[in-house]
Amino acid sequence: CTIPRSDASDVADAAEAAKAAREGEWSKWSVGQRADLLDAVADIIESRLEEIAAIESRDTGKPFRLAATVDIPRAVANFRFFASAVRQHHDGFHEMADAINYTLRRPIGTVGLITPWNLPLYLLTWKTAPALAMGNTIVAKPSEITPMSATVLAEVLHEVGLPPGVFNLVHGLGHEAGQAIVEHPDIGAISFTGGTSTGAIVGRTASERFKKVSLELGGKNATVVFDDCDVEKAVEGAVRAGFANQGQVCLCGSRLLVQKGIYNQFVAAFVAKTAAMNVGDPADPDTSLGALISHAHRDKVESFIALAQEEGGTVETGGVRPDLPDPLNAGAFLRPTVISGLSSSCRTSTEEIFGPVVTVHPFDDEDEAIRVANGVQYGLAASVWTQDLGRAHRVSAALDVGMVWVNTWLLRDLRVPFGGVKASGVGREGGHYSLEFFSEPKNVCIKLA
Ligand code: TXE
Repeated sequence: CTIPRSDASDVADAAEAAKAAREGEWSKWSVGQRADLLDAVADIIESRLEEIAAIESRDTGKPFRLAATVDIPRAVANFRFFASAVRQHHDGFHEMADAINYTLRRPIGTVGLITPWNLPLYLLTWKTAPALAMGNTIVAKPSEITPMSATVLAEVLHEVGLPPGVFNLVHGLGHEAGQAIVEHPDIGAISFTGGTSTGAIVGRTASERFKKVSLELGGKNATVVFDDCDVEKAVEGAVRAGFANQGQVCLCGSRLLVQKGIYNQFVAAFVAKTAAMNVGDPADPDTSLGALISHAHRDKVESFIALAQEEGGTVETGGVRPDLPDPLNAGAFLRPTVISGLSSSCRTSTEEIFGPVVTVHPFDDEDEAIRVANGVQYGLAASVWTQDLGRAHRVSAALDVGMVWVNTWLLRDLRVPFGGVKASGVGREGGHYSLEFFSEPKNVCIKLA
């Protein structure tokens, strides 16, 4: 498709429209009205689920089935969840002997939302819903690589009667339109999800202007498998964690650490299950992996597979493009890849590849597993597979990450804090964390007579 290549003047127009809207009728909407609007958005997306899933699949290359069962239902859930969360949200009251304090929560004003290509509607709605719930106006920029479902969202918001200027969609390139959003003086907060190096630029630019900023960045997440686990379930979980969305989820478990007692048995089962995955036509319901986001991205992923071999790794399965019929053979497909024999500190084992590549590493005991899991610049998530409750608690507490799953992966309750530490970002999203990010508390202290 063709989209506008917007620049700083378009962003300025959007910010002006957003300013006018926040001073207009939108500022008078009650919490209940805003929540009802979010519910109406959810209803429309749900009623168009298959159509929007097809758009998302076509735009990203991900399997239609994945878009129809995960991405788009999650967009619906984001609106429903924040409608209900804001209805329940309450603020502080602090009594003194001679005064009372109460805390008002006000919208920030206009907020900038910048989102990536891997989960386009899922992540844009994860920010849009709480930002609207708290009464903000928005200037949003989806990834230039996946603009289609954001356009659908803008249409839906218009259809449900959101006042003009409250949600402004600016298509364009990151260093042009995105940068202009982060720099614009009237945009008071930036919520960004994307790569770590871009996040550093966004964070720096926003901080210099004293903007509130939330950064959800990359990950190199460990799947830590102890020899007391339920092997069958752990293999299934590790495959899902490794290759969901072609490995293009910031939470993907791209480092598989397996305790030595079951290492050979586990890796053999993991490799066999990976080798059996179907790669191909995203429209086919039997497809497990669709295409990567772009040829340039596949080149990057393939360069890591070549690097892994230079670093002494052995490709256990994958590492090659699948043999697909015309016209699929022109797409950016790649077989899911498992690499063994690498040191846990080499580049392939520590840098974010963001594709269908998992490296496997044996470990002796808990201390070693924790040391290896923590030995990367990232700190987003981990999954731990064990039937020993004490061990689950000990290891979860010791991992330097924002989220740990035990005996599961990517099981989400939208109330819990979502985000990472170290180079995986700053701040948390989800539940009241999002509502608080997209608002400013103001305390009022009244002296009693
Ligand atoms: O992301 P970018 P890219 C990782 C993954 C991937 C790498 C690069 O490793 O290979 O990042 O991907 C906008 N000011 N993740 O280059 O550039 C951009 O237009 C403001 C992990 O596609 O971070 C897009 O809308 N905005 C990640 C958004 O930022 C700017 C998901 C994200 O793009 C900008 C995606 C600028 N100067 C990639 N430059 C995750 N955490 O899930 C770019 N953008």
